[in-house]
Amino acid sequence: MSNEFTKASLLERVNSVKIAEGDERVRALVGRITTDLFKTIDEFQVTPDEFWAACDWLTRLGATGQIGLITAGLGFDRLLDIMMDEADEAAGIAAGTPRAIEGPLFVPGAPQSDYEAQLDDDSTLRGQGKVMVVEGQVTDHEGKPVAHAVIDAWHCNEQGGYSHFFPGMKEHELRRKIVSDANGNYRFRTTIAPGYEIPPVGPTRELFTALGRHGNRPAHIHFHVVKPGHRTLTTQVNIPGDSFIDDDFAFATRDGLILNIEHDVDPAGYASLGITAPCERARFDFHMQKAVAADDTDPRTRMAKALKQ
Ligand code: MBD
Ligand code: FE
Repeated sequence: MSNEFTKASLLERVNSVKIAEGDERVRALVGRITTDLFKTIDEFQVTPDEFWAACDWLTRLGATGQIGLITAGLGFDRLLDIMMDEADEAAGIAAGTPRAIEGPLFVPGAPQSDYEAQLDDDSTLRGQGKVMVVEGQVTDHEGKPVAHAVIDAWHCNEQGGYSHFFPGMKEHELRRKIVSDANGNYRFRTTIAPGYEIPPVGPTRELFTALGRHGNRPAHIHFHVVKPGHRTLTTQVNIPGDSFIDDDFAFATRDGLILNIEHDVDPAGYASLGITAPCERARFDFHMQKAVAADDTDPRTRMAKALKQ
């Protein structure tokens, strides 16, 4: 066999060489991706300097923990949701609260309380923002209340920062698990915070600048809703009126997930959430679905589920 290759014979060799069966699916996927990249590099006459600069960018992307920003920003997270929606359609089980992407900023282990929680602590609110109550009911596929569902909520502060990732915030700040009551009801308090923006420097910003794109999300609140026997629901709600609501860098806004907010609501009844002045309020019900597949009720999501951690 000659060890001199053409572009085509090199690709053929890269994709066929083996000493064992390996994993059929991995071989097929890597073969396809390698073929596509060979083609891209050849067609665009990618230079060695461009290639190695891209490798350096990937190395820094991993080292800075920003891979999840790129998967969201290039539409992969939403693509996976669209494919799961399509599978639900095909199986005739597309119903309930729409799913929305988890994003890269979930942290497990938030403090848990019954019926209600205050997501912000008083330091979250630095003057500008308004306090908001979100309340509603968790129901099942028949519209019946789901008691003792765990709503794991995570939100950002008035700088768009999420605890664990943003300097100066407390552990689990703006992250709470709320257990619905016997009638499926829940409520929590947070603030009307702005949306997230990707870090001003770093590999994600470099790519977005080169693409001529912004890196903003409209204001939103994330949830997992977990209850044995029901499909774990990963979703978000949006705060209306945000200028990025139809221009989310992560493509995650969905119809049916935009809150209706009442203004200057009487604080009576909300003292246990530390509310004594008029506040904002929204009602949002979570409609869960019956578990169909074995891992539908898995409380783990995304990476932890994929890696069985
Ligand atoms: C976020 O807050 C977010 O929700 C997503 C999807 C990506 C980056 C930051
Ligand atoms: Fe977010």
